[in-house]
Amino acid sequence: MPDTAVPTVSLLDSLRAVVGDRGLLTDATDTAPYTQDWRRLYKGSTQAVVRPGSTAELAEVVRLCAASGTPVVPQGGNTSMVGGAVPAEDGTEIIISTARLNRIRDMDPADMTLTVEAGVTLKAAQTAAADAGCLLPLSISSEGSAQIGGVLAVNAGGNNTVRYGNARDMVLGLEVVLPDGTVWNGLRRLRKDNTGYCLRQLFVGAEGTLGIITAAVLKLVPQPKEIAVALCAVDGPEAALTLFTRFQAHDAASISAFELMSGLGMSFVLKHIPGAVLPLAEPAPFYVLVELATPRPQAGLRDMLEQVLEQALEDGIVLDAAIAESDAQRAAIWKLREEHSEAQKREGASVKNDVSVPVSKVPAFIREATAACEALMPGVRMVPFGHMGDGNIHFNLEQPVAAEAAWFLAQDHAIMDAVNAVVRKFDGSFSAEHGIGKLKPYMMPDWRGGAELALMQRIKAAIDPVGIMNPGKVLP
Ligand code: 2HG
Ligand code: ZN
Repeated sequence: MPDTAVPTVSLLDSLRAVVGDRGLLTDATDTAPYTQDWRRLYKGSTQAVVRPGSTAELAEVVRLCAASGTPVVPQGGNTSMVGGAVPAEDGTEIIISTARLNRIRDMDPADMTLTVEAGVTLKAAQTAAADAGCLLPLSISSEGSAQIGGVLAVNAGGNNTVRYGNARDMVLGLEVVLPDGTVWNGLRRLRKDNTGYCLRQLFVGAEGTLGIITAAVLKLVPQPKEIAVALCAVDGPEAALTLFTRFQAHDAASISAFELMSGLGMSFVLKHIPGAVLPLAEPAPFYVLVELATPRPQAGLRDMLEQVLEQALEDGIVLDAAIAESDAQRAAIWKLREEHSEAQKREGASVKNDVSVPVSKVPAFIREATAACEALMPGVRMVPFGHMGDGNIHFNLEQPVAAEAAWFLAQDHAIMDAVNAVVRKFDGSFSAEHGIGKLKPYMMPDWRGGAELALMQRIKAAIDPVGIMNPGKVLP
């Protein structure tokens, strides 16, 4: 760790000389939004937010910070669920925002690659791909604000992992500013390149602790020509699993999303999100959103969806279902799922467990973890939801109605430990897609200790020997 002090006036002057006045925010009112995370779990402090306008500027900023031993916190859309982009409270860290690195550098429909800078939002990258007749198959609830640099730094997962994998699986090349200010240009767009250690994958998922991603080459897929979406009412996760296996048996390759939601979680969405409407006659204990998609025109997906659902209704696996008949209806069904985080935030304080277990174990996990939490805290409200098709459940708990938010949040370690004990029983992961950030480094020795953590620490020491990159995140 560097021997840090609050950044000096002369460092700030040097930074201003590199990025200009509009690239440097020092006024507390201007920097405040960058110092707090989306969940409002952490409130840090900083002397400056630097907003470089090019990779060269960003590299020079890092070089100056390294030379003065000033730690830096890379920040994209600031949508981390684990405090991955907040600075320390003592004001010693400078925030480097990638927001102004927002150019689409290249779109090649023949190679099916998109080269974008780190500050391009995921939504803008999806649109650039779609304009060229391709699909960037990564979709997360925060895609309107999340930026590609952050999305890759945390190896985001999202709704389509069941079909296309995580962010990591879409990266062909990267440009990274290393902790001493060196620029590594690894922006290759090769499908085969077997030349030593795969460095780009070191930076994907490192959460900005090894360097700052400034641009990336993303691998695209053909755009779907037919999409079919349904919202199904089911009486529990077991029925949801049976439904999933039926779709898999029918045509596994067409499943692009299979999402689970609880009745309580859905009721929060209907209560707090304007325009949210349940397209079913009655509320249900659980819901499944299934999306099928194919690049083949007239592939009969709508019929296939209807056929599987009709049989499931007949067999009592599905209680009721609504199939989207237009793009607007499809968007309305997706909104019910995507607004889950926002609705939970409006309902009160929540403790999030972003965990994964083998898909086949999801129902047993939900049952046992629910029992453990209800025993620990009577009155707590369970809102499990998420990406059932890949085994990633957001096993969230909403504060008891009459409880104080602060009291509830103070129990977060006890709650997370109780849930993680069940996760461990099913050979799962304590962090499936949100990463480690500032919230979970303390869990690392228990889950990744021994050779694995030691190797991570040696990699960190080799690439960032002074320890200026996003201190206090990921590693304990
Ligand atoms: C989602 O799947 C996000 O919507 C957020 O990963 C999950 O709020 C959460 O816990
Ligand atoms: Zn998620």
